[in-house]
Amino acid sequence: MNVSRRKLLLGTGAGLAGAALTKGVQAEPASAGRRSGSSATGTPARVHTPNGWNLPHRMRDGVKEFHLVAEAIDHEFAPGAVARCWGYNGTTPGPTLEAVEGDRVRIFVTNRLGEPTSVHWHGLLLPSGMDGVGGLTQPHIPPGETFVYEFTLRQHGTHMYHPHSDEMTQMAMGMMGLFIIHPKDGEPEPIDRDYAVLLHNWALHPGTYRPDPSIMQDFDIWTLNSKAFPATAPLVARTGERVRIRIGNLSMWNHPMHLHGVQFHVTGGDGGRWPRQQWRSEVTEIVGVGQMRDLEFVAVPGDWALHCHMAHHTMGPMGHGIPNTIGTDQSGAEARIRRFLPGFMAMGEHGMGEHQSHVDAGHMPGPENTLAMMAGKGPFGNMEMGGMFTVVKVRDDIEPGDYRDPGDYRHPEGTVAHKVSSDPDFGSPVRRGSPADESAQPTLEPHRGHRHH
Ligand SMILES: [Cu+2]
Repeated sequence: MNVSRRKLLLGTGAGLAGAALTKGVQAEPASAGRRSGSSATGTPARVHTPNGWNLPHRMRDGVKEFHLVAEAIDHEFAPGAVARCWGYNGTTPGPTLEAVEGDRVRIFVTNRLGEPTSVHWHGLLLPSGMDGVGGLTQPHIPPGETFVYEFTLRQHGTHMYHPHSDEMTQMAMGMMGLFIIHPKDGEPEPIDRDYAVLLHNWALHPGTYRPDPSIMQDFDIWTLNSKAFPATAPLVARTGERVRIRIGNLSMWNHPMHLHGVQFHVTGGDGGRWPRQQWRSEVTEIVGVGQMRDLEFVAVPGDWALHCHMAHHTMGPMGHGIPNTIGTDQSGAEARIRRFLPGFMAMGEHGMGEHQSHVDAGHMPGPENTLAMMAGKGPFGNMEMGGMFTVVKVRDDIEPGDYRDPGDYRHPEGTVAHKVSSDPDFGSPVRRGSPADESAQPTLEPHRGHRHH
């Protein structure tokens, strides 16, 4: 089914003209006053921060006032892993700040940490003294004190904020947030769903309760808005809606973010929103450390994975540098080791997928306060994912502004991959060479596994 036909189906009347047709979805009334997409009045779409929230402001003398509080918080990455982190106003990431190009903003920052801090407005054009680099452009904010930043927003796009004071530690502990500025003249393509996600990595060693800032590469928790799958909220949309996913990266790795089901346009980055001629079509976009990217697409129905394509970044905590057991018969060793380690379970002979079922069955009680390497249940079984993974859930009947999880996708009949045979010799596939048969029982004699052809 193509997009225009879906839009037709969604149209509210038979007399829709072409122009109205393409706007059919967003022209519907913003249901029940919930957060909605662009309206006819030109009100900017309100950014939705999955698993997070947007900081309310108050107007004083024509200035938008925000108040950030840097503080220690208790944070749950996913059920089973909690930590004493640092964040803003009770959460990591801190609340999303949202404003409109041309706004004058005044941002109070209260430091409730035990050490000095500062806030750098990442990507914003502002006077040097408002840039938040402790020691360089301002004194560090001592514990207990409140500083104020004030500037006029002279740009629009996806931006971020984070400390520039003991930056390595404070960011590793979770201090960061998104700063979204809407264009004052509206979007070239009105946006119906505007999501904002911040990528991060954490070293929460199993059995401990504080992220370890000394880790450079071997992080064990990979997060979208500080949540690891399956605790990451789905990104919900209605068929035909124009969706933007803004992604910022304040982690220690670059993340090739991959979306299934559509070719999205990359419509903006660190330099703000890009002119339309610079938009490009992709299915994976690297969001480098310190970068932002805006991805836009028209939603098509289904459950579509959105994840980092570094395979280890869609895993929970796992051991590295362990012996490779794939293809190794461990059954004899298992019995012997069990004499010394009751409950020991040999694993990994045929791959790692069995890990999730062992954990789910309670056969592998891990150390305290850590996540399983693989998790997530789908309608067809274990998803064997973790970390930087979520699902874009698109349905025909989602109300505008409704962000609730609609549950599993109901595939139209005949559109799901399915079994046609239980015989490994089924069909006559063309196969080259003589690949070792992984399903054969391993043996010390190489190549005993029979060849099919
Ligand atoms: Cu990644």
